[in-house]
Amino acid sequence: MIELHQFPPAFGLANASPFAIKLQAYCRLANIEYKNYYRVDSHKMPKGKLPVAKIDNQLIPDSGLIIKKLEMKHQLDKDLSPQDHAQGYLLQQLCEEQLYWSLVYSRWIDDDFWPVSKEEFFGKLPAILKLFVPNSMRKRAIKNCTSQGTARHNKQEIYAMANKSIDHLSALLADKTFFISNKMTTYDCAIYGVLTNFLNGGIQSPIKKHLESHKNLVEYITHCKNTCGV
Ligand SMILES: N[C@@H](CCC(=O)N[C@@H](CS)C(=O)NCC(=O)O)C(=O)O
Repeated sequence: MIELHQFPPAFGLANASPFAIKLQAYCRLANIEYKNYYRVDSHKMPKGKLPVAKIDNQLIPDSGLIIKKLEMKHQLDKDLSPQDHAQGYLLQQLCEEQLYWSLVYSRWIDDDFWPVSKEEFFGKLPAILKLFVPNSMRKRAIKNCTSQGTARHNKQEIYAMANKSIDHLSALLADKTFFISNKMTTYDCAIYGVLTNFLNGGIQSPIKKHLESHKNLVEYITHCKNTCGV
């Protein structure tokens, strides 16, 4: 049994973090027994982020490194060719290194949606903590998103860039069930983690609306959910 430490679930999703969804989806597909632990103190974790897994009593940070370790034994992607891996890797990078940050922007920075996120993430906090925790977390998100680069663009530019990636993902998926092979791969776990957060993540952002206009991506998200159960 492994332990998955992550932020608490939100918006009716298994988790509001694409990386935690990816990890849970992977464990389900690979038949790995796991238990979820919810915490908010990511700064106390080895790399300051969540999720983190405890495997054989050792804390391992970073969903990618955790899956890399688990894959050595479970080999979900064993039938993929080098080209499949290359394509999957590039799609995963697009989702986790570009689209993810527009998700962060829409939830934490865009004034249109911050009130919704604030209520969802912090609504149940004691009144005294509500006075400063949400704003200090928001400041941190703004700092991270600005250092990464996304928040240096204006709102229209950020959503236009994300929507262009959504168009490309839809074109690449075409009428396939999954992106890389006829089975759900580790790469699909990552892509699904990000896309389901846009579609089902409680924010009526321009990216969600754009995603909804791509029937194949909406069906893809449903297929992934039905396949992994997360
Ligand atoms: N590369 C990491 C990224 C994890 C990550 O960015 N986690 C975010 C939540 S989605 C986090 O912990 N943010 C807290 C912070 O930056 O303070 C992974 O794959 O696990």
